[in-house]
Amino acid sequence: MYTKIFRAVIIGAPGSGKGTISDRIVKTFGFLHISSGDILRQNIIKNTDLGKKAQQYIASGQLVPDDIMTKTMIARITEVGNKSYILDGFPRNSAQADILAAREQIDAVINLDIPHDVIIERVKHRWIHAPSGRVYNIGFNDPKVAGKDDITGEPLTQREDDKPEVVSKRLQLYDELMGPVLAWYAERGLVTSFKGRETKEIWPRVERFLKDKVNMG
Ligand code: G5P
Ligand code: MG
Repeated sequence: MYTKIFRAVIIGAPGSGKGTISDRIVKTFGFLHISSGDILRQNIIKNTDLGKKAQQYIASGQLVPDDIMTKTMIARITEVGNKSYILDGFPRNSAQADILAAREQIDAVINLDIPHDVIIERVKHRWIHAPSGRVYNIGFNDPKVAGKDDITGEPLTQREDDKPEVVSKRLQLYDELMGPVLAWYAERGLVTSFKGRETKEIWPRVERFLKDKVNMG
């Protein structure tokens, strides 16, 4: 049982494994996973106003406008209340980081540093169950039955923004916008970087780091 409330942000390029590592953090530490991308994709499926607005931006690899995103994410964080969480996909630029900083005290930033060539190869094989956000990867974590979600048995889909031309645009945008955000967090001594090519080498280091941080090692 962890008593201290811990607020972490996970940062990394598209396909770096933020969702994968966050799932393990949820299972090991019981934190809540707040993923901006999952929230948007669920809204697209439900055809909400937010989903309708976000769809075009996501499909073309652009960011959803800041006002929409900050409103959505701050509402979700408020709903979560006083619980430990791992924030994935937000903030995405300096404007969003400023708004988050005004609202929340972040305890740690986990930065996943994965080479772009690894990422480009990976996302070609990514399949998702969009309603839940569950993610699979052929040859890494295959579904039990090909093409079907393990829990619901519903069909898996590929993300529209995983097309190679959209992925390269997302990677470029990431480098451009997240450099200043990382620098801002680094100045405050919050960033720990995990460099590697595979989740199996990165996860044990993240787990150790968090155990030490929450003083339960
Ligand atoms: P998202 O949804 O936030 P991205 O682009 O930040 O999307 P993404 O693509 O979800 O990040 P990830 O979560 O970092 O990647 O990676 P993942 O899904 O865990 O892993 C990638 C794949 O590799 C998976 O298939 C996984 O199984 C596999 N994998 C993991 N480890 C290994 C390994 O060791 N080996 C192998 N072989 N495979 C592995 O944002 C999407 C869009 O939403 C909008 C934007 O339009 C954005 O482009 N958006 C926002 N817009 C404005 N502001 C915000 N704050 C926004 N947030 C989202
Ligand atoms: Mg993700």
